[in-house]
Amino acid sequence: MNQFPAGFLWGAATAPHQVEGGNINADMWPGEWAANSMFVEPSGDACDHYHRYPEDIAILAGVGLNAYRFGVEWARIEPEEGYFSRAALDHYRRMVGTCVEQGVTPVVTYSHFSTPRWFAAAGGWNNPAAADRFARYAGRVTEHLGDLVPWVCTLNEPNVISLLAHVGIQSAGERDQPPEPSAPGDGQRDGDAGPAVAWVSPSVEIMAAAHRRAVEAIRSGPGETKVGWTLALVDLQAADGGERRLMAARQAALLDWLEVSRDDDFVGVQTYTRERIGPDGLLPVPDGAATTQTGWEVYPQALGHTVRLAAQHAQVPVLVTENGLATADDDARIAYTAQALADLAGCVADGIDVRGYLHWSLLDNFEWLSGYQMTFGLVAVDRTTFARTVKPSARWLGAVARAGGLG
Ligand code: GCO
Repeated sequence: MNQFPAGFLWGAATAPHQVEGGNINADMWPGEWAANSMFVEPSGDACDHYHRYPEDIAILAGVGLNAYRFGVEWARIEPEEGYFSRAALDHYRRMVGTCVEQGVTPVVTYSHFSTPRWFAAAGGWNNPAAADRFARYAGRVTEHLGDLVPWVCTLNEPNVISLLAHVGIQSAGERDQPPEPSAPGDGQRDGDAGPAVAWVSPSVEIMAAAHRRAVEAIRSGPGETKVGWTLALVDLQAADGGERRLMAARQAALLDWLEVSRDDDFVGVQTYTRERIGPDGLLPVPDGAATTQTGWEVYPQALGHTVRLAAQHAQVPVLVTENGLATADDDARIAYTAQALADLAGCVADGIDVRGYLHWSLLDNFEWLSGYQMTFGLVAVDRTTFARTVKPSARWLGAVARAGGLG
């Protein structure tokens, strides 16, 4: 018996800067090459996904998955303010078309952390023009691709800096952010770490305005697109005496953001682990607990918990847009994912409207400041030849997808 609804999206996710390679107009690029860079290594050619996407989409479809979340790169599409590259837009239209030909539903992210250099240099998300700039870009992309794209994620994890500011945690994407949120209007990073990077704003108002304006632009374009944003939903838990701190942190870093999704078609849930909060703040990973390459506790139960939280507070359908772990042990990846999916099936059984599960990540890729040492992929990528090797976890997840659940 199927544990998941008909039409459930089973897939994997990537982000353009992490896999495409040669993303030289992105704000991150100069910082990666700066003296004393905060990045352990530059992104360089990444996985050369910009050219090898047909092979990657064929691998995804071949193992039995039916959905692919990927991003279109703003820095390529609008390399100078107001100049839209027809060639870049055509590239992404071919990519979406390849998905459709292979029976793969495209889930397209419009902004996954990287932004054009001009945008970052002009103050990024803290410039009052950011919402209009993002909406103009979103409208242009939708005009070009919207008829073929049923699911759009506007912004990826706009709440990461808020998690850092209000919770102080170093988890999910935020461990890859600079240590302090930048002051409004200050797109510049400290010292010689490199030029401006437009890290998202910690302000829910600023990011929500950009999202809302983009949603309007997308809805007025072609296609029957479902639109939402994706949030970093760390499973925050109170340890003894930490209840008050937990409540405040959860409100500011998670619930305020989830409430923005109430006017959307879905909310994208991105969950990797839990963090425990005691009376004096964050607690270390419990003694003896298994950890991943990123130092996070192996805690697959986090997904079920945060899907329930998201459904309750956003009150819209849930799409799991990221879940996974960085490990060299592919059996551990399967075990983690099996538990996460069992808990997700429990959410469905309890009546929560879950539309899909997109594993992070399709490929071993550029994990921001941590570079290529972190292996989140269902598929390995040779760093010299770019040769792909399908891991057993990819075949396992594809078989689960074909069976409609864990059986
Ligand atoms: C993020 C992202 C991904 C990360 C993933 C693992 O949250 O940072 O959406 O780009 O690679 O979460 O850290």
